[in-house]
Amino acid sequence: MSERSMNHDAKAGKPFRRLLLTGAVGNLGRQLRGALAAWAEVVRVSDIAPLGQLAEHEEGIVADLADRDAVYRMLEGVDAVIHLGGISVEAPFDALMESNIRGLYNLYSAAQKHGVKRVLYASSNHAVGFHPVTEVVDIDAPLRPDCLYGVTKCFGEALSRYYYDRFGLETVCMRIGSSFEAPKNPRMLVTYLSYRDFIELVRCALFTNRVGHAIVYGVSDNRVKWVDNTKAAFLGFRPQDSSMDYEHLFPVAAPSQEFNDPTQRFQGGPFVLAGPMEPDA
Ligand code: NAI
Ligand code: 15L
Repeated sequence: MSERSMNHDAKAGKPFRRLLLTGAVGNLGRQLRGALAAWAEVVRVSDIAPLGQLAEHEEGIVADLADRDAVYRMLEGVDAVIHLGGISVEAPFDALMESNIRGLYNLYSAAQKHGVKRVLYASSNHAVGFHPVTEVVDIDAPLRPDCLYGVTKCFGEALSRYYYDRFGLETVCMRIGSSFEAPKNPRMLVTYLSYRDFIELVRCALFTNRVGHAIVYGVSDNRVKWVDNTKAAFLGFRPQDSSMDYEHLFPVAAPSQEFNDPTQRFQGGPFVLAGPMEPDA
């Protein structure tokens, strides 16, 4: 698949010449596109889904991440990548294999060959979702994926580590909590990352001078926290928002036997029972 459109009027003086945003028409991609306009002369936006209307500074590529040749072309002339593309929930293994494993390998392989300097990788809290809610995990906590989708995020963290150690290709793995307009349930009061804080996290990950291979949790300044970003302080990420503004949506209930429910006991919530899913018929 290849719909390609060059529609930019490059302006000098922006920090990056060309950024690549994958997953550009997804939930978070749509939030980020406005901010990227100020940071790069050209933003190459890509997705497997139709891209719709492009802004003046954008060029578009519709492609499947699993298509190695298309991904190789996609990385040409790119300074840095914000990689949000892929399946973002639990799914049958074969689908995850193509989008999140083969697709990620294609991306890193092409990035290295084209001399890309840095990748911002959208990892997930589900890489560590089988830690109990009675623990605070920092970036050195053992990986405990809570579903096959979480396993693919662990693969991404390991693959990016390898590409840094082998080739010096830098990555910031952003273990995003729950980034939506607003928390959708009581668990998300803890895992909530506002869109504004998500954009700030991306800004910090892009503009910190040296990041090596870094891991950082993407959560707002919520009252209850299951994660600790102390060891990622060099990124300078300071969330401005909090889920406190939404606590009224989920009135406090007394602790109950529900406590033994795995979806209550573990940080991953409902994801801990979501997999593995049967193959597509
Ligand atoms: P989303 O599902 O809305 O967007 C993902 C985009 O990737 C979609 O536009 C989809 O068309 C595209 N995509 C899927 N498979 C593809 C393929 N094979 N080739 C090319 N493009 C493909 O997800 P959202 O919320 O925007 O999340 C972005 C990233 O952040 C995802 O990688 C997700 O795993 C991660 N993340 C998001 C969280 C959140 O709360 N929004 C939490 C943790 C991680
Ligand atoms: C994720 O990794 C998903 O991409 C997102 O859709 C949310 O479900 C989020 O985690 C979460 O844990 O709430």
